Amino acid sequence: MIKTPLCDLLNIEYPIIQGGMAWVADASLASAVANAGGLGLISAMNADADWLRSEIRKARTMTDRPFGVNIMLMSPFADEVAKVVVDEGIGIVTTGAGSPLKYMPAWIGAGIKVLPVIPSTGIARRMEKGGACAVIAEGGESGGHVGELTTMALVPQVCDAVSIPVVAAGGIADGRGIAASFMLGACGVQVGTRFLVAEECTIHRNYKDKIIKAKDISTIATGKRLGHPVRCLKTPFSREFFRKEYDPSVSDEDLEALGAGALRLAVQEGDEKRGCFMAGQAAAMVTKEQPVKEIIKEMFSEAEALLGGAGKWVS
Ligand code: TUI
Repeated sequence: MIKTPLCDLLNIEYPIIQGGMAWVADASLASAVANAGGLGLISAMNADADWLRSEIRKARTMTDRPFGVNIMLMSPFADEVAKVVVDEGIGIVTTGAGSPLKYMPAWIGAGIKVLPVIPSTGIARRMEKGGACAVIAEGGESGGHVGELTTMALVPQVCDAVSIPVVAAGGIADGRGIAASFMLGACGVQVGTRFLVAEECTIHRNYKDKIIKAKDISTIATGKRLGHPVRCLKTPFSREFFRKEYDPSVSDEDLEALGAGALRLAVQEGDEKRGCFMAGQAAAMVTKEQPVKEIIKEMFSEAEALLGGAGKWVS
């Protein structure tokens, strides 16, 4: 059995956190992951307080286990959703795409455990000082908003930089990734792309099919010019975005406008032309649709077999 300090910290059976994927991580996916013994997350994405409140209440009808909320700090509604998690008695918050420091005193005061997703050692140290109970070190292999460093280089450096638990993220989609993460010093993993094809994941059929068909070189990181690169599948949308990014006659405003709403089009409409299908580099390792329970069980039995009793977390 694999048990790590993350299991005790978050009151979960398996040391796995489901990525807080915008438009994807809803009550259905979060409650399925919670029921399977991992940490499920609802993504507050760019939604307002009312949407988040109702999604939290919906998830509570679908599971008795703890689940968390991911707050995307670039959201125009970040201030209001930051209050909702307190009012609704959420116990665990993860954050992405920015610094959560201004919200942390209120969250910690309300007894919320805060796990910021971080792309560098400097930010990891700032989060530890700010009272984070753990950090999620996410390498650029991940989907969505990505940092510069790879998981392989980032995770051990973050482990050396902080004394709180470190969760590895980016490029992890099977037991090999879990076993490797432990060897790098992490005590848990965050997985996004593999959960895109979970049966309980409510995204459009086209999105799941594209993930299942993806190859190693099927993703691209666009938007570097705007300061927040996003990894997604190569599609007509992302190729056009990439081209325009290197065209000096296209303004930053026009580029931002091109990206607006594109993730929703992918998730809800399965729009193959205009959709932005965010996905990590591990997409090629994701080959079939499965129930969440099966995904988690399969990943951890593979990790256990590989570790063969080695490492401090296996018993
Ligand atoms: O946040 C993510 N992944 C995301 S957010 C997202 S929504 C989006 N949609 C369209 C365009 C852009 C985003 C999709 N995927 N991952 C976690 C992550 N956080 N990656 C990088 C960071 C990060 C960056 C800066 C965390 C902290 C940070 O701090 C800055 C500072 O100054 O402290």
